Amino acid sequence: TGMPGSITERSFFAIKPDGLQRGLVGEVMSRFERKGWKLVGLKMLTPGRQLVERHYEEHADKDFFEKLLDYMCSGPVVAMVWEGHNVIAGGRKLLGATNPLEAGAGTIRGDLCTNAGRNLVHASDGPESARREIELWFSREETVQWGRATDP
Ligand code: RTP
Ligand code: MG
Repeated sequence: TGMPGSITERSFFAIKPDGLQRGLVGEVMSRFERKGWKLVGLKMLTPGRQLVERHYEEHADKDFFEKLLDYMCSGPVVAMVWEGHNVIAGGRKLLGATNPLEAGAGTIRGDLCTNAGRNLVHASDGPESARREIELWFSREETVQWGRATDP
């Protein structure tokens, strides 16, 4: 999260393997940049099963859990931390509903995919999960703080 008392916060996002395979990394990141949020953590990795099990631990008893693990471990993902005003709730808004059929036009899932099991991007669903997921995917040194350079 941002500095104590500031209006900024941090959230975790991951472009899932289908997003990368379909060449939508730039499209997704561009929507976050245009929204006005700041990229403060970025890396690409093929996650191991253990990491994804912990990431989605709330779904361990769901019938789609194994399918979800296979999907998330099927190739590289782009893991990101974005910082900004209301980035946690706002990030969920930009993604749209889990099922792309219910995701509104204009949202990432509504515009760019058709299948809940291949829904392109993950976003933390609250302050608690944002904190947990950032810690799970990034070490402290892997996230950065930066500001815009002032004009010379
Ligand atoms: P995410 O965690 O990835 O941001 O997605 P979400 O909050 O919108 O949805 P969640 O309920 O947390 O589910 C996690 C992911 O599991 C897959 N899923 N498949 N019925 C199904 O086949 C089903 N339901 C969920 C989706 O990939 C979903 O994003
Ligand atoms: Mg979720």
